[in-house]
Amino acid sequence: MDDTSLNSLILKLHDIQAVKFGTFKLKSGLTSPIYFDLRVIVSHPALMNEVANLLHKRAEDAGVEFDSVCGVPYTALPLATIICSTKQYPMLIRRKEAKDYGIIRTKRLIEGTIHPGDKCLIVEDVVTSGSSVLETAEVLENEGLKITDAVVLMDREQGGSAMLADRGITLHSVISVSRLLDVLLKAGRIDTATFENVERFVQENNTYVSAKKNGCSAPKKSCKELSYGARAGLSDTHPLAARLLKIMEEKKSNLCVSADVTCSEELMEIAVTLGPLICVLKTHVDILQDFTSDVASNLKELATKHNFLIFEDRKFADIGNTVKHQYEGGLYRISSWAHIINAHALPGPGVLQGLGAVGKPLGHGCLLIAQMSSQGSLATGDYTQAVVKMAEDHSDFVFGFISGSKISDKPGLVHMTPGVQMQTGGDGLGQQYSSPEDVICTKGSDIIIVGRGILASPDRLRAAEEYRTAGWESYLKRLSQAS
Ligand code: S5P
Repeated sequence: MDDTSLNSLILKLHDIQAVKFGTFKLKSGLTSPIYFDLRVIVSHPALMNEVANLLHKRAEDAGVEFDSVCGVPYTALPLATIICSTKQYPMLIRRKEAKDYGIIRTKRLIEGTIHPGDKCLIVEDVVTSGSSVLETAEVLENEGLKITDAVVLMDREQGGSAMLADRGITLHSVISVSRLLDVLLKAGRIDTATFENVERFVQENNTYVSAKKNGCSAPKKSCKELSYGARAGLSDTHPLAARLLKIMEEKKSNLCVSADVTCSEELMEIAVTLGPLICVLKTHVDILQDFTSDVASNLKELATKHNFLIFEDRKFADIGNTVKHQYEGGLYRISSWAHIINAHALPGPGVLQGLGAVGKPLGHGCLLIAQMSSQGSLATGDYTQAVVKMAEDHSDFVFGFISGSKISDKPGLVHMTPGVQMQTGGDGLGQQYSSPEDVICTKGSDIIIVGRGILASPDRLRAAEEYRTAGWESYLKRLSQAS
């Protein structure tokens, strides 16, 4: 690729504000002096063609051989489309939404004809840490495709290519951020102070270097797998999470029973019989026909006796002031007996301020609902990511998630997954089930939440023991696979 066409491309990208200078808050929480928004290219068809052509040329010049092309959703999708259309390659489309709650198997993860063993070239617009390319690569690899190369328009030079190289993927970039800065400085588009400021930012914020410092060579997958017990002992683990993780280790149980019954006698019977096998007892107190304050105090006693925590699955989702009353007062006085509650992040951080005002002084903790097991759930993608961020920002009260899989690498955070049964499938009302092994071993969650899988059994004790064993063995398998 000659210098003139590259320089002119950089200037055109600057003209259409695909690159901006200023102060920008990134998804990671970092404040960056430079921002790329390559989505704007779609409004400039000639430039789209030019970029697609240069991406293809970059791969061709590097001698990359491939059978198909897949763009990382969404900005790179039209670019991959143009490459495939003009150069006659079969295209594969990754469906982003289908992967969020991993148990949805009715939707395909990849559209297009898959020939296992084929080499697929990944196309991306901007690479920072490389994690988006890696995510797409993993989905394609799971379908039997080989991923050895990725081509990107803009490499922010913050560690993405090193991280991908660790995973056997060579990153070919059309433009590097240093090249971009040089061209814009020479063209008088930026001043020396901006140049130096961005250069310093790039050097100081290398995701690969900081991941290495933390003992991880790549985000998510390759972080060392710690035991529940080890996670309990980490300094930034919330005290309630530490207590829970210790209980799990002691009782060899990552089973939470969802006691969805309508009569308090039955609830007590579940707590008495299954108490010794579980780490958490989950309630829906508002479905009891005969709740009295005795129910709460009896439950508390049984929780102490059998060493489990009580989780009231109230799913708070209102403004701070309202949830504060709902948590503390009313008929149920939830805060007086439940160690754990959960909340939707939908209202924003105020929901945690309200709940935290009541729960924090009592040493209680909250799980944020980041994904749901029900079909068509809207808690996916960016919403889930925003929930992770909200949890990490409120770690003095939030100690984990309701989610279908592990969604945060912070070892102090606990992932609890509902929609679990030995027999996968659904319940006809939107519930979708995964197996304990899938949830714990494949999806990396920590706790299985089982309701009807146990409650509908004629022998609840035996069923609970089967789930406890299945959950625990899956955890041991996960640990052994990681070591
Ligand atoms: O996404 C979710 C979140 C929750 S907390 N999906 C769920 O099913 N739950 C709860 O888990 C649900 O309210 C119910 O209490 C339990 C699942 O019950 P099961 O009988 O389907 O195992």
